This record gives sequence, C-alpha cells and structure tokens, in this order.
Amino acid sequence: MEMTSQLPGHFITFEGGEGSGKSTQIRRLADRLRGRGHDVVVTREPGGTDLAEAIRSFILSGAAEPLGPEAETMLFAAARADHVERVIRPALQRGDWVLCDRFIDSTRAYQGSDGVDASLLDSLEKIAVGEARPDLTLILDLPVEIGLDRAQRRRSGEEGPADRFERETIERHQRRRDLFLAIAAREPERCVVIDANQSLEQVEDAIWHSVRQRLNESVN
Ligand code: T5A
Repeated sequence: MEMTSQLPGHFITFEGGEGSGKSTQIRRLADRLRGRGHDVVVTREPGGTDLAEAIRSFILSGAAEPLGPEAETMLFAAARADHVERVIRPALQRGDWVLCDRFIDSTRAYQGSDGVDASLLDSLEKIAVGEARPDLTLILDLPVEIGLDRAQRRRSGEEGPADRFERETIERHQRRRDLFLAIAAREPERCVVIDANQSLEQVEDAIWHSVRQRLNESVN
C-alpha cells in the first residue's frame, strides 16, 4: 500500500481528463475551506513555480513533443520536483491545505498512455515527490467527448488553440480515462472517483462529502 504524506498539512490532488472541471471545483473547495478558517494553497501542474511554469509553456506548446515521450516525462518530473520543493512541501510543513490541479496520476495516465515504461514513471515519481504524497485524490470522471467539448467552449471564450494533449484522438483520451479509473481501483484508500457529468453544485457537494468523509477530523 502506498504511504500518504506524513507532513502536518493536508494534500488533496484533483485529477481527470480534459475539461472535467478540476479548476472550477478547486476554487469552490478552497472557498469552503477558507470559510472555515483554514489556510489553503491552490496550485497546479505542470506549473506552480516560475521554473515549472516555463516548462509548462514549453511542453503544452508542443515544442517538446519531438523529443519523445520519455524526455517529456522527464520534463514533467523536473517541473514537479521544483514545485514540490518550493511550494508543496513547505506548505504542508506549515500545516496548510494544498489543493493541486493534476499531480502524479496525470503522469501515470498521460505519459503511461504514451507508452512510457512503468518503471521509469515510478522512479521519477519517487525522486520528484519524496514524502509529499497526496492524502486524498479526487478523480473527476466523465465521458471524454463531454470534457473535450467543455474545454473547447471555455477556450472559445478566452484562450488560444487546443494544447498539445487536447489535440489528440478520442481513443487516446479514452485510454487515459481508463487508466485514471484503474489507478482509483488499485488505490481506493487514496482515491475517490467523482461523477463529473453532473451540475457544478452536485459535483461540489460530492467533493465536499468525500473530503469530510476521508479527512473528517481535520475539517471543522
Ligand atoms: N499533463 C499534465 C500530462 O500529460 N502529464 C502530467 O504529469 C501533467 C501534470 C495540462 C495538460 O498537461 C497534461 C494534461 C493536460 O493535457 P491544462 O490546461 O492544465 O493542461 O489542462 P486541464 O487540466 O485539462 O485543464 P482544463 O482547464 O481543460 O480542465 P479542467 O480544469 O478540468 O476544467 P475547468 O474547471 O476549466 O472547466 C472547463 C469548462 O467546463 C465548465 C467550466 O465552466 C469551464 O468552462 N464546467 C462545467 N460545465 C457544466 N457542468 C459542469 N459540472 C462543469 N464543470 C466545469
């Protein structure tokens, strides 16, 4: 069984496919926790530090793709190591709640579906993460077509074209969804699957229920 963080804070990661509602729900959970007087750090991957955000831009633009999936995996790991070292571990040491949009399971599902060997994923994960392991991982699950449609609609309002991963085939996204669900089945003590194909309020309530159920003694 995988160990959770032994640090004083609480570490919750949000995972799932494109447009599954992670960013939206992280903001809502952060508001609820802050409303109860908790110190909350909201962050994301790849990113969360200047260096990791630079790596994010490089990867999501597609510029790293010609290097191949193993090199891309190492870039994700380098970004994660910096993020853990400078942001996540210090916050957990202070006793804060850390809510992170994507983390280790995105590497397992995305780079795993790109054919990167599980032993390489495992080694890099150990180096980058160390003791800062999530206490709870919420996997927001919904049919891939609906998530991609949501991501596209949101983008038409604000940002530019689809990123390097969004552009991939439905079959590839489906494989990632299957991998997220397999992780949840393998690690039920850490992971909860949330039905993300519901209203914003229903998803928010399901998440709050899971947080209270799993980390009950900490949510006053
Ligand atoms: N990646 C990342 C890897 O390959 N390996 C790794 O190790 C890591 C860390 C990151 C990319 O990098 C890859 C995975 C990704 O492809 P990103 O831009 O951070 O890129 O991509 P996403 O995390 O997928 O971000 P999205 O913004 O696309 O998705 P979210 O955050 O899940 O969705 P959100 O909250 O922005 O919602 C999308 C839209 O849907 C609406 C929202 O209002 C918004 O418009 N929405 C709903 N509409 C109806 N009903 C609901 N319940 C809704 N919930 C949200």
